[in-house]
Amino acid sequence: MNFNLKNLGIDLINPGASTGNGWFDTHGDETTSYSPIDGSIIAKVKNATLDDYEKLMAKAQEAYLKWRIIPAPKRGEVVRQIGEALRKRKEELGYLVSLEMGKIYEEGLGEVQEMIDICEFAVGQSRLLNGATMHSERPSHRMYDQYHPIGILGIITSFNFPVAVWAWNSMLAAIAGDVVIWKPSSKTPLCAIAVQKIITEALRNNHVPEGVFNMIIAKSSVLGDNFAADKRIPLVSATGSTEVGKKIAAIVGKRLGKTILELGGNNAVIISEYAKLDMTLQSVVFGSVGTCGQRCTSTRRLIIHESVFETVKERLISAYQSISERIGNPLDKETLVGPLVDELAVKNFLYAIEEVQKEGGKLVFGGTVLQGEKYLSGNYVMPAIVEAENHYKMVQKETFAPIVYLIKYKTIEEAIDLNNHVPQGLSSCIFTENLVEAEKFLSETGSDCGIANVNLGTSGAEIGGAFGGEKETGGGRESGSDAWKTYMRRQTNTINFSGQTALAQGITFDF
Ligand code: UN1
Repeated sequence: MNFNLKNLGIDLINPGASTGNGWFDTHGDETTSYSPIDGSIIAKVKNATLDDYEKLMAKAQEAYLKWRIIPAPKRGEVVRQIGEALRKRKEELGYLVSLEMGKIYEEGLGEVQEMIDICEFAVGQSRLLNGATMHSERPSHRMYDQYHPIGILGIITSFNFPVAVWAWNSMLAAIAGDVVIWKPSSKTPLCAIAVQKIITEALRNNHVPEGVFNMIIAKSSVLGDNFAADKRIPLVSATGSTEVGKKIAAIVGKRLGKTILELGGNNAVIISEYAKLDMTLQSVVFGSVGTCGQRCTSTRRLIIHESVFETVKERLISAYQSISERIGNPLDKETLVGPLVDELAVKNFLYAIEEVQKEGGKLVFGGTVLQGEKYLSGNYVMPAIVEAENHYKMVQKETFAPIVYLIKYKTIEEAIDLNNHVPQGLSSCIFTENLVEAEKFLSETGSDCGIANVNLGTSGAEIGGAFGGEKETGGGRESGSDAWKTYMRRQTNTINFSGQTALAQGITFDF
């Protein structure tokens, strides 16, 4: 593929606010987007100011009044065409994701595929925004519930999935009749600009009111806490660290707004004595080093039965050894692991390695920054394997980098306990051929995570399921299953066609 930024509508300097249909001439200072691959400048963005935000908000408010009365299946048709547009630009957008964020091209393509998949899911869902009908306790009364649009959805996304998470949220919001204001990560603004450009034609062709799919790039000092505090936004969906999520939850909670939070994970794989090790190793390696350990679903802990501990450790080390040859430019076909996103991520990686060793952790592989001609920036690291104990401070934390901790267990109960003994609760899995163990893991006394798998890894969830987790992961659910309900307000309706008054609970109140 001949990649050219211009084909995606990206110039050297780009405006930082869009309604989907058009762009604002923003007047803030500049954000420069650097590629983690080699530190080079890709392009710049002129940030939005508060004034630009107000203009965008006015468009969103106006658009909502029109969008909410368009029948849901018609809104679904727009989403279908957005999906088509993404399908046509899959390679280019996947390439840009890789260039700006640093994940390998194959994973960049996978991310765009997630966008296409959620579009298709949302199209079907647009005819299925169903409520229930209930039997009334009163004669000649009918009772049902229905779902209405909620208004403006604020979407805050993280650098690691710079385009897919927007799609999970905004495609459901769109069929629900909501309008969105997207604030992408300042580390990946160009991906957001490209997405806005890709969807424009579908919006214009369908005369979608201007202001349904808004996007704004602004410094957090300009648009941060005030975005979460804005009462005109009834629902805020935020992806990011637990620390940031807690802050957003407090601000939105103070005004009794709603949130969908998708925060940190500390995902474990239990490797049982009954696991098929070949298959296990393959999943574990992808989960731990894929996306250079920068998925919220990345595998961070391996809870291994003592009888297979040494074998798993040796095999893992040898798998990492062969992967070590394939760390490099994420746009090269042979590469399996690209760079970390920036210098700060490298610092956090090194800090965790150092700290965990102070606590008694034993570094058995990697943990260094890579140097040499092949590594075009200081962001390439050798993924680390550390023997550790679950209670270590560093093990309890999510470090957004390729570090996997090996932990030993004796009984399945102990393994489940270790799985659950972290503040986060996103993804988890067990590798076992033993039905009893698998069922225990999935039972009410099993994994406490939002995602619990048997014989497949912690990362790479399909869009068809609800995505999110418990505890410090924030409790939100996005994407599939009935996550669409969060994007709508529920109303219970009772209709009396008896011609008489009848009170519930059999109360008489005659006068
Ligand atoms: C994230 O890391 O923020 O399950 C999202 C996965 C992907 C999404 C990850 N489908 O790994």
